[in-house]
Amino acid sequence: MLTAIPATLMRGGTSKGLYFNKSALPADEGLRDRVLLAAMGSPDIRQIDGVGGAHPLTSKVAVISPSERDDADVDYLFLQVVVDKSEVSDSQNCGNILAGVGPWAIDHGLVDCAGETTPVRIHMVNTASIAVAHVPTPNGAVEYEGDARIYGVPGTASPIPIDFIDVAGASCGALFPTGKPRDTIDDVDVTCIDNGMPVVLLRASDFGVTGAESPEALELNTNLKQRVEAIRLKAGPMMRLGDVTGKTVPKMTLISPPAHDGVISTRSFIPHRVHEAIGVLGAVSVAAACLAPGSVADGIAAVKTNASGVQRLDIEHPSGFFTVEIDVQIDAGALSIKRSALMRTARPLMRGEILIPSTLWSGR
Ligand code: NQM
Repeated sequence: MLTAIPATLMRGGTSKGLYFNKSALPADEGLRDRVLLAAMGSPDIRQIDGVGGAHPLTSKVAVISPSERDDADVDYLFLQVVVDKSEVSDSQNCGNILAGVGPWAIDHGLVDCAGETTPVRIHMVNTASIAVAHVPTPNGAVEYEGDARIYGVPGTASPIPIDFIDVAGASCGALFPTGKPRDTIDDVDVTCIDNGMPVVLLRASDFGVTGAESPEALELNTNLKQRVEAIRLKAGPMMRLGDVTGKTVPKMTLISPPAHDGVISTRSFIPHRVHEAIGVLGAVSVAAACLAPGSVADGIAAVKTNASGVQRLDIEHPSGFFTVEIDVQIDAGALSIKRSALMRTARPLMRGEILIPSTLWSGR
């Protein structure tokens, strides 16, 4: 016997995953995680017995429910289903999967349409912070088709602008969790930052690479991967994340001078595979680091530091650019973030039921 659980397979930004109503999943978290592992087909590098795409970017889950917060319409819990291990992690947020949450909530009657565009206030449960997604609803329903392009996704779709107000320090308690814009770990200068995603910025040149390498080439560079992981394990406790051995944060981003018209070039370990682009909140954190006097990006990023106000930063990544709009305040050389904003697209790919072996419940 298979147990049928309602779910939507959806692309959110440059990621893909299953979107669930929280009430459709088991309330017991251990059982819920076993259901999600079975849904995705983990642990298995091919995820052949599930709908996961055999990569962290396509093995993701959104759990959505009405919010009890006065300042939010829905709660969104992000879960990373590890491809090759029996692990489901809530240790990070995901701004790409976030892009599908507003449209999904409207499609499923959790939020009513409010004219041409419907603002959906989303409580991101992983970090207890708020995002507002502006979902196009021109004819009383979500319009998914449109002219917007994002790098990493072929074709066009309807634009979903997303605002973040309170994400600085959301995971680590402070924008610069170590108290400084620059630290040294294993004799390498690093910037530990959390503007929505805990990220460690590292200069590519400190590792003997240019920062223009493909994700595949970087993943084959065993020595580089070992050095980056050793720094990550030390950065975790310094960033108030505790032991990060089994966690998907912090992300490790190699930076180098822009190769095109952007402000900085990036290659992001998330944290073991290398991103084909860059995570949404990862890009928001890198953008903040670019504007921080004294960070490792200072002198590499083609930006004006020490300037308060709104700036649009094109962050270069392996498949193009990620544009972040960021409103900052600089007081006596110290950076604070007032607002960050960006644009994503999303598309439901399949609606229906995911079928889970009942042996998972009976234990047989
Ligand atoms: O940083 C990948 C993604 C992400 C996360 C990762 C993300 C974000 O591209 O907000 O979107 O870094 O794990 O989906």
